[in-house]
Amino acid sequence: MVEAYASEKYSDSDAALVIMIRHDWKLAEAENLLATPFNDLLFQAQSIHRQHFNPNEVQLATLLSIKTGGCPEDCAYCPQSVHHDTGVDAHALLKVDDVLQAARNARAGGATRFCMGAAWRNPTATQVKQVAELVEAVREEGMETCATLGMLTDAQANMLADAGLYYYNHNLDTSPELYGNIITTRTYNDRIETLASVRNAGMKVCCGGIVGMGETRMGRAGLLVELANLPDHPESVPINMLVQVEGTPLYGTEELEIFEFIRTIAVARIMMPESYVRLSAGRMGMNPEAQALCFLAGANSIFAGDKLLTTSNPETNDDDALLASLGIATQVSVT
Ligand code: SAM
Ligand code: DTB
Ligand code: SF4
Repeated sequence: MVEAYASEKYSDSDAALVIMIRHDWKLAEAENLLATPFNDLLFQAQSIHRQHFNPNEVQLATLLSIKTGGCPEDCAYCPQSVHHDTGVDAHALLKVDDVLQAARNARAGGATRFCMGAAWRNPTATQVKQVAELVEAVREEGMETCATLGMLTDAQANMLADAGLYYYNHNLDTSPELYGNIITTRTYNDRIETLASVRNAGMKVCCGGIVGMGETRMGRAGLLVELANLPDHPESVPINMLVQVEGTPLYGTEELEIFEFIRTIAVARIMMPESYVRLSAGRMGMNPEAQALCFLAGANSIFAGDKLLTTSNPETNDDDALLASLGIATQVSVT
């Protein structure tokens, strides 16, 4: 069960809508859900959402790029890959004081989760030690910590868990069939192995993917099935809309229709009823109405603050205005 609302139910008790936690989803089932008439799909997703969460509350998470650019991986979507010429402002690992200042600002802005991202294929032993120190410092500020540092060994995952790292983000990003078209420098199985190391170390898992990379509905279904059939559902499932960055191979990809994105959120909610589904990258390209439909579809977490890792995110004032218009409150810290 997921943290704060595990024991509370917000729906009427329509038994037909009670969905079991399943790990045996078939591709055809996910495809059928994605193809459901939009109103029926949103009704189903919202009904399930209400059984597990307060429908008028979202969680705010903030991101900080603690090490930017120069990454040896060749992820076709990513502005931080050394293989793509994107003009990103690269920098080495930030110092503790700079990270602490960013964490304090995030907390002052209402965020409960502080996620530190590093453009690494995998950290070295020294880098894990350095990040462990950052984690301890941010925890002392009273924030939930999350990190995304690339692949981890069991020992590295244990060291981060011992430092008090609460969540580890490691996305599957796309379906296994499409993975080789998007990334050639690691395999799907590499990702699965790191997720297992994170779980075994006792950390919570944040794992999702990117849509709008030119995939078909079957591709999106394939990603959702992989996520929902992990041994445990990730506690957080970020659904990113591709942010097209000039210089990356995916720049110029045909834009995904927004309703397909909203459908993906709804199906993630249905297949992983107890997970926080995060409306992640790509909100700059979404109007308030589209974001409201994402919340109706079951998204209950967003990244707050005007920057993601290297690209823009909506201004805090705009997010505050949107949430106020919708009567959505932000969740208070659970740790
Ligand atoms: N290097 C680590 C890794 O790949 O796991 C951590 C940082 S990486 C930037 C974290 C995630 O950001 C990726 O898994 C991907 O889902 C997301 N991401 C990167 N570039 C993106 C883009 N242009 N649009 C949407 N999401 C993106
Ligand atoms: C996730 O799924 N999305 C975030 C976070 N986890 C690390 C990252 C989005 C990055 C978007 C591109 C950029 O700003 O560089
Ligand atoms: Fe490196 Fe992560 Fe970007 Fe891939 S997504 S290039 S691993 S920073």
